[in-house]
Amino acid sequence: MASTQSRSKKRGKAGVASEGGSLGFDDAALVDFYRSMVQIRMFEDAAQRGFRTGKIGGYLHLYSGQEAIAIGFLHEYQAGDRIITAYRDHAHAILLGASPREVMAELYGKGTGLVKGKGGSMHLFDVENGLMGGYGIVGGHIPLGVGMAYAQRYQQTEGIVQLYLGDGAIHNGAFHEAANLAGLWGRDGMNPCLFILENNNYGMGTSVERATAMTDLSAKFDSYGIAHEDVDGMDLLAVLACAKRVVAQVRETGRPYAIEAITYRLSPHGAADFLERYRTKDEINEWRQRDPIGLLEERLLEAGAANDDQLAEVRQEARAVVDDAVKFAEESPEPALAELYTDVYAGAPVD
Ligand SMILES: Cc1ncc(C[n+]2csc(CCOP(=O)(O)OP(=O)(O)O)c2C)c(N)n1
Ligand SMILES: [Mg+2]
Repeated sequence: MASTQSRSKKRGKAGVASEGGSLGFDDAALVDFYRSMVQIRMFEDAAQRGFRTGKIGGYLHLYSGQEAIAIGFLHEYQAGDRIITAYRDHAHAILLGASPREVMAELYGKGTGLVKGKGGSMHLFDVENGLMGGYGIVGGHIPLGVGMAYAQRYQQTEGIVQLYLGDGAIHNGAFHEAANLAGLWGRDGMNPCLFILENNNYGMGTSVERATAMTDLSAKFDSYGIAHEDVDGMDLLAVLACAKRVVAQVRETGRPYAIEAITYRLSPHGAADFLERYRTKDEINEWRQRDPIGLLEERLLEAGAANDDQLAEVRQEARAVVDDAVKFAEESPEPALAELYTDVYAGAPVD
């Protein structure tokens, strides 16, 4: 059987414009990007171990393979912006400023967690840092994100919304109604919403080809008058260059814009998904060659921004941060009984 990778129009690098010949950042910044990348990957690996050893309950979706997208776009985050995503949200929370400790503790359902153990993996929330969730209902967050973008302009702020969605979510009715309004309101500069469509080629076990007869996903935005472009979601430097330009444009114009970031999840759909009958080993291995961490490593070494020893040291430091987060989560107390009814309804009196 031919790998699905060769059948798709938008897999891998093909058809995706790459920007910027030079690396465009100083060595320290590049090494910091690498640090974020490996820290997120190690965090996800540790979360997976926690889930499979029964310490993390509920459900768990990892971001492994997609790191370059959140790192690249959140690099353009400004205070006041709103970020909203689905359930693959650990990286977003950490990149926006939550500590790995509180995010891991949240996955463990502990009282020290980011939302005091009440949200778990799929419902991270951090208003102070602009994270408006974390949602488990596929597509359910899209109307909320578009509404937040309207509110930004209605309240005359400079803020924008970064709205992350998956290739599966785009087929949900909620997407189409919300995108229609985004396009409409955007005509008057009232919808600074950046749609970041993370096309990782699958919605659970269903490939894009099996989910729609029109596989050029970003073209769906045409129906709503929303301009769009593709980016190679495995190439951090390409994402950074794209993000810098398009975030500024959305902020300036108040019009929505869409990015289709071509990527691949290197992990199963969810941490309990052992049997990946829907994709071949060949396909996974092919994508591993384009692992965003490996690609960045190559670029850094080639450009002389870091050497092997420095990168090994960064990995060691990242490992220590993640180990510390796990220890913190394991040793943290369960939520106090008195917290049972707090933060459940806004303003509800608690006896
Ligand atoms: C409304 C709704 N329908 C179905 C599900 C079950 N479900 C969970 S994840 C998922 C696939 C979504 O795929 P995609 O949007 O591509 O996101 P990815 O998991 O690839 O990040 C489905 C169908 C759900 N959570 N919500
Ligand atoms: Mg997907």
